[in-house]
Amino acid sequence: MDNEKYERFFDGKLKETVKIKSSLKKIIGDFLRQKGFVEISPVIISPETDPLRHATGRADFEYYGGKYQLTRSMILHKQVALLSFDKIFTFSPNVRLEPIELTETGQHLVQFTQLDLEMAQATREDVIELGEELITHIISKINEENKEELKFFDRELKVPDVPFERIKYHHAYNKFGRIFEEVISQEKDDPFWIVDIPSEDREFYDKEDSSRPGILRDMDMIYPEGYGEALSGGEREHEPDRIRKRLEEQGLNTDDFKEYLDIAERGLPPSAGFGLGIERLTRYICGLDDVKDTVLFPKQPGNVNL
Ligand code: ASN
Repeated sequence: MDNEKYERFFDGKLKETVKIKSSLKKIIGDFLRQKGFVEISPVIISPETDPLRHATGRADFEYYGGKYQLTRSMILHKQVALLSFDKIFTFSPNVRLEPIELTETGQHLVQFTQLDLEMAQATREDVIELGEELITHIISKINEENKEELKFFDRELKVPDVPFERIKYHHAYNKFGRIFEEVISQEKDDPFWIVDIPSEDREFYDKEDSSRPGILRDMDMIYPEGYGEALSGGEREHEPDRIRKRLEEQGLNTDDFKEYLDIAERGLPPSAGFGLGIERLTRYICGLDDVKDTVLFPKQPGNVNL
């Protein structure tokens, strides 16, 4: 083992970062419980998981003639969990076998933790409002409770003004091309939203706007100062015919979502929610270059790490 790998466990900076991450999870959990959310256990393996549009390798294994996949996101389970509860959240470990090219982004890990939440009968407006409240609450609390750690990182965080600015996807794309998120993130001092995301860019479960075909009832929140994506979510397709149509449009096999579709057939509630990367949030709060420096045991794209 090289020295650097061993030394990192004693690194004061890593220790302060992990302490901040621990505080963040407490702040988020307290905030959501106080709003009536129930924390559910993460699903690590399942025969059905998020297919993801972007090129991500699958982590599958056979088990007694069946096949399990490692969770890429808990979206399908979140919708189903709403049969038991109206508001749920979880800190969900996601495994996405990202390509080696993503090592340098500072934003990708093969295993990361997602705060995943979902609310029955909610609209995009509801989750936008919740996202703004959550981020401003986190920053105020961290400023109050983690003064020492922030001083260590020489980091000053301004509590952002609400509502956050909303930028339409097409507008941003036409102005800056594919890298619009990066460019605008660098320009801004406060988080902002990207809305009106086209359906070919996103997953089958993201609800299409019935009055604007091809546009989703979706949103991304982007951090300022070049820190990139904070969270992603929106309203969901919940009617079985719509789910089938969207799966087929995306060239996906409905057999791969059999149990989920069977449940949708019996009735899933309309809902909205989002997923927020805990390592990316920690990176933003501490002002770090790379998400790998927020985890004791980071799994970097293209590497096999302890
Ligand atoms: N968790 C995200 C959501 O709620 C989905 C994802 O991570 N792909 O929309």
